[in-house]
Amino acid sequence: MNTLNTKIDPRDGKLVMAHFYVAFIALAVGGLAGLLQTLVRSGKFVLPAGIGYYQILTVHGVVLGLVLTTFFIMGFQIAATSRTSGTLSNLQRKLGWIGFWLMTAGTLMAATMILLNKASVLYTFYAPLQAHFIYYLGLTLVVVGSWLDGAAVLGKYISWRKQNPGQPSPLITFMAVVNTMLWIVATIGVASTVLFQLLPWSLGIVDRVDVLVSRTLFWYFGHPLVYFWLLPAYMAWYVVIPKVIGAKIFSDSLARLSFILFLLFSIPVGFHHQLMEPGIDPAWKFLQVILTFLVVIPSLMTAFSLFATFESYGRSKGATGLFGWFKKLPWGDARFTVPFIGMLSFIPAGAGGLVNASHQLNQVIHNTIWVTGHFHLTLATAVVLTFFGITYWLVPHVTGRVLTKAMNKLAIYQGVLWAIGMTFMSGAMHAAGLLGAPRRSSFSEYGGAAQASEWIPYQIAQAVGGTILFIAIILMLYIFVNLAFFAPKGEEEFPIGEVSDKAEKTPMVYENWKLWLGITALLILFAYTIPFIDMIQNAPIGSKGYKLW
Ligand code: HAS
Ligand code: CU
Repeated sequence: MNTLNTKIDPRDGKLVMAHFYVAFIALAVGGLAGLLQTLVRSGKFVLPAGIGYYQILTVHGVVLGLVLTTFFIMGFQIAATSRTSGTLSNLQRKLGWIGFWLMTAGTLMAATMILLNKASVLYTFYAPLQAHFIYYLGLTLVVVGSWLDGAAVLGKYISWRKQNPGQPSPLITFMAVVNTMLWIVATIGVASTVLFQLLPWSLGIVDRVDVLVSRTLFWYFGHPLVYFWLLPAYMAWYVVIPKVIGAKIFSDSLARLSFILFLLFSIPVGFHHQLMEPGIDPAWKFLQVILTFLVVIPSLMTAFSLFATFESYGRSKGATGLFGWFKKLPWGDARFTVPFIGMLSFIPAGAGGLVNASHQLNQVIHNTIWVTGHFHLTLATAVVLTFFGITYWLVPHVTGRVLTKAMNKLAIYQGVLWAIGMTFMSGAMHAAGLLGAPRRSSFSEYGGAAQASEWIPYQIAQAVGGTILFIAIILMLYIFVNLAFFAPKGEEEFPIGEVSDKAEKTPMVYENWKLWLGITALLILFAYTIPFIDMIQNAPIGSKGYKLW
């Protein structure tokens, strides 16, 4: 039975748009916070009205890193599932709406506490910094809400499989399912530290918190979190981009294999964020570093597959020579060009990740602003520009409008401005990080220390980049509002690529979740059990809470 919808059912579309409204409000608020931060760090600007730097930094990280991403991804995955596996059932849609409202309520709770300056603990909310309990409760609701959204996607997938026995599920639905499972397994870590440690501690039920256990549970979640952000971008790169440029998907099997590898290897690698922490035996850090290098493989497979798609398309259009295909790509189409800028940025971004993961090099860059540079290339360029690229067709598809020529042109300017702004900002962050400039810190001259004065030109370059990025954000918001409310009525396609005839048949083993979740669990137990027992057996008395802002 073919359930492929060419157009998303309007009832599902409404649910998708609800998620997108929150995501783009988050972009506006978080973008402004980001601009203010770079200005403060340039040393030429002081925040008015007693607003704290760390308060703004928390707004920025929470609203962009956690809120924009989760809402956008949930909306997109629901859209992709509805388009390729058929309209959601009433129950599934209801789950989606309850999820949406829980997430929104949680966001408002956390945001209120940050604005009241009772939770300036940054987006990683490391203990022993202690926030108001409503902040933790709010973030918990965001996670629980996202599980319900995930349940809608899983429910649709299960009913599709029942109606189509023995057939591989539609590729992009399969990918959304992998990402949902990855998310559910990962969020168990953050839910555990919040429910069993941070909430009782912030409520005063217990006095002290075990910092190492809390951070370990956080990073058990924090690393797969970054792949939860990345995989929707990969969905667009594998499935949507080939259709946009008029090419075929290089291989369905290869795409599925790379997603399964992400499920297996994303989680047992959290120690690469804790390489400089005492209390974890170096042998276990070493093991998790090896697993980190394994999780690079599916990204390399993705790069290979994209090159193959681009090159075979270019050659089919008569391109010759090693790079002749490059000229044949549709540079005038924002749906392609903006995500392509994201792909390009992911090459240096990924290389930086390999530096981070190398234990010895990590000693040079850990806790410096190099890391901030790294995640502004990965998340804030590769992923976010792809999300913008998706917005350019998905929003008009759902609202029954079209991306006009003028908006398409503006969208390309937006992407190019982003690339320029980020080159300044992230480039300067990487450079200053190598000179030892710390991350997460407000402007300081460090008592006139000579080294600190070396950082200042880079901080000014970051402010220049931040300002250009802010202009790009305003353009993006303008385009979003246009596509949601004002663009001319019409039909915009939801592009879903077809697999090349040359590709091999997809084996059913990919749908064997018992196998994949089983291996995932084994790898997690292998990587974490003994170090965790060590931490608990040798636990210190724990730390009281601190409010350092
Ligand atoms: Fe990372 C820290 C290691 C990827 C995000 N990372 C962070 C933090 C964030 C983050 C937010 O090992 C900071 C957390 C905090 O607040 O403390 N990261 C890695 C590694 C990878 C990696 C090994 N990170 C990401 C992605 C992120 C992200 C993706 C978000 C979306 N990261 C680390 C480590 C730290 C870290 C340490 C801790 C640092 C510390 O000490 O605190 C890898 O997954 C990267 C693999 C990627 C590649 C690139 C493949 C290229 C592709 C593009 C192809 C392009 C084409 C177009 C085809 C190997 C797929 C080209 C066309 C032409 C014509 C040229
Ligand atoms: Cu990581």
